[in-house]
Amino acid sequence: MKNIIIFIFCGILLGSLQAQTVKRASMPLEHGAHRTGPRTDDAMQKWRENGLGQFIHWGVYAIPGGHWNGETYRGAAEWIRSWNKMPKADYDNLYKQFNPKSFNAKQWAKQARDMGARYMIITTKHHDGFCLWPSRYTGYTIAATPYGKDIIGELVDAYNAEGIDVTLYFSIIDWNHKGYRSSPPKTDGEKAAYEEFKQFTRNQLIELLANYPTAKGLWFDGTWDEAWIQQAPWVDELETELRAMRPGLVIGSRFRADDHGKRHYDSNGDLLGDYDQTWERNMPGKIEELNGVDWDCVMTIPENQWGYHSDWSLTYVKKPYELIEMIVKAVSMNGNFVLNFGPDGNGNIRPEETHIAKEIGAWMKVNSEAIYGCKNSPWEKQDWGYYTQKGDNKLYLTVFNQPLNGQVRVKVPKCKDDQKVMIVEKAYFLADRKAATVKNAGRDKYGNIYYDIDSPAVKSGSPYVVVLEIKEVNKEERDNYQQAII
Ligand code: FHN
Repeated sequence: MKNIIIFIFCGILLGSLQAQTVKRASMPLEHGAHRTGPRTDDAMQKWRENGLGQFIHWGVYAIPGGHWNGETYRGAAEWIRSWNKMPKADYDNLYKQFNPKSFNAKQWAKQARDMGARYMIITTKHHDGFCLWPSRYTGYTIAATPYGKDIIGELVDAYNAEGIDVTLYFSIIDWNHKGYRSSPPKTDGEKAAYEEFKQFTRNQLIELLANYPTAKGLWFDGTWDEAWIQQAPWVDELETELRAMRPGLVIGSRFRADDHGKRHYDSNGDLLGDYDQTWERNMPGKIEELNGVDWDCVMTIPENQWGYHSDWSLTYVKKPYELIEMIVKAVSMNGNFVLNFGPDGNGNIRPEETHIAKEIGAWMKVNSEAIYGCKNSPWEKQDWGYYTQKGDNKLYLTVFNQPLNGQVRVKVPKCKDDQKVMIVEKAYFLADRKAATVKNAGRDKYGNIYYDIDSPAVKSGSPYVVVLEIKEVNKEERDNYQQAII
């Protein structure tokens, strides 16, 4: 019964996470968004240009790996403590066994770099409250395990050494803290305990920023409880304090609610935080669903497993091909794609994840120019795949659906200045820089011009990229440029 309730709850939660095109309003808010429109500073620009990230869910839940007493938990492995067949006391003592002998932060970081990740998000503390860093504010940390060393410190150093930025995931839900609760406190005793929990949360966040001065962001989770939502003024103040501590800090839309309990977008429809965090295991269909904001998509490889679950046969497991498509799709709509890994209790990244990381890495090695620093293109999406664009002049066509006739058709947008036309100066395949032949494919009744790019069927079955270098020129100059177009 309890399981059913958890599943229903997760369903409702995901439903409420799904962003909608936001309705605009205008009302005075004390704790609404503090900025309208995207951030323009360098730190945010760097975040935006990352394109691909890695998420790691790791904690004591990796020890049972989705099983207890010979039974299999079918929910998300990191939630196993909430399963009625998992005695809480047993779970809360698992840390005494946490001794990941195979853990090698440098190997994880190298694998992430080889995959093409430019940033990573690590669970410093998940809902169970277990801290992967030696927090001064609780005994329930890595310091109390046989392993003993600061895992967050090891990871930050190793990833930074590979040129990868680190963002710290932090769950507000903390099942281990006696003052934590989901519903608003009512009695004086409950209120005092909740105040203690708030102070504890603040202390831990300050501690994390102080301990890891290179961390670029905080990725909040577990902020949907009514008790937390009602703390909007206090959380707003805390966010200001954290941002003051670390100029450039990137914080998404999951941290705080507004004056009226609205999350992600305030009551005026403005984004709370620096980017929209509603796209969990989900992707927008088109850019219009995105309200013009920055966003990330965090994605699991199986359907809903973040932490280590030894049995991946229970759900569909995504293939490298579709994950690569998700990366390109996210960037084509101005988002970052973050792929989750759940190492086991010994610190091994499972072979299936390693395989996927390698496949993505092999693709990124050839094609990452179409990902890093790229954004949405005004060229109209066609069925063969996705456009991404760098600056005003470089267009990348990543082809996933190879047309049977070997012609990749593009619809050339009209220029704002009607004395100008858009021309293709250069066309080539990204993999080998060999020139691509561009052919005139006529016009439609609205005067839109089409070109076909000769693109022989690709034998490898791997999505490929065609680069178009484009330029707006005066109409009379067109022929000087377009002799190459047959
Ligand atoms: O409940 C968690 C879940 O375990 C996982 O950490 C994901 C990652 O985005 N966040 C929560 C559900 O939204």
